[in-house]
Amino acid sequence: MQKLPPISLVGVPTDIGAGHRGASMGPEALRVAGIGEALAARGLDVVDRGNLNGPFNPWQPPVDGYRHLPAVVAWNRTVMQAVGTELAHGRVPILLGGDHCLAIGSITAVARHCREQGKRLTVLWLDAHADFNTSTVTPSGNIHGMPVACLCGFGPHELTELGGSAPTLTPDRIRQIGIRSVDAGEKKLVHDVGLDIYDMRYIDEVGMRRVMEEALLNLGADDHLHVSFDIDFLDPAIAPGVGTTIPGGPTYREAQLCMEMIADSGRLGSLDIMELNPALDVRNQTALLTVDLVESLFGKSTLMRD
Ligand code: B3U
Ligand code: MN
Ligand code: MN
Repeated sequence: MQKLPPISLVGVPTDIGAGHRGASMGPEALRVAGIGEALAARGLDVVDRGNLNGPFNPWQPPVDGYRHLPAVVAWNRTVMQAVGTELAHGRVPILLGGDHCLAIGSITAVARHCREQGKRLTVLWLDAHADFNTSTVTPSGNIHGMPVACLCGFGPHELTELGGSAPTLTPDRIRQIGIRSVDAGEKKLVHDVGLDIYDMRYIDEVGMRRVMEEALLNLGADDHLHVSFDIDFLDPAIAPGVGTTIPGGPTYREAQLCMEMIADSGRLGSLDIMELNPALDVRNQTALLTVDLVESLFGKSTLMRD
């Protein structure tokens, strides 16, 4: 069996980029659901680094198209630092969010690590949303709707240049899966940059198996795979505990297959678990489901053929 590297859990208790309060409680709900114990039971070396600190959420309206930009920058700097430290120690960081704006700091750190190691980075973005809004097209000003755009160089310089001057990612390094809610202006941008999107219509048409085969195609032996898992990727019937539920997402079986096929690739090097909102959950069921899926992502399988 493949030897998996040690894992570090890093909690980021903030909803600073979100449209609803509550994702700040996500890290604790994942711990209560047993995320550390479940991974340790798989024989993995797991250390919980506790929670990062940052500014509180003042719940102010947007300014110039961004809500809470200075605080979002502060949190992302801290995330970038923490994720970079774990990677430098040869560990797999699992970011316990927190809202999805924090993926800017996380992926900026991963991209820098890959550059230093001479590895190619592929990002799998599991989400109901494309998260490619900018200040001029956003319907909300919420920065959790903008991280993919920021990572590709479209956004405020404080976020696009978090790790230096060049864009962190080129759009060809990103594959988005599960997409079913894209705003009108955002859709145009996504088309303009040519983002690789496996939307729900495509999953319906060809099935999750082929979608994952295509999304994971051409992964080299030395590639680093980063998974940014927005819990609203899942169908709200099984995952009600998120701020923006969008019907028509992957079922339990489809989500399991998605995770198992990522595990089979043997390339998972870092993970974000984002947008879990315990204030909207039902008896922590979404957190428990997330732990179940993350176990599959780290190799738990019901497969009897091997
Ligand atoms: N696209 C919308 C809604 C949204 C994006 N991400 C989430 N919701 N979770 C926006 O506000 O940018
Ligand atoms: Mn989303
Ligand atoms: Mn998202």
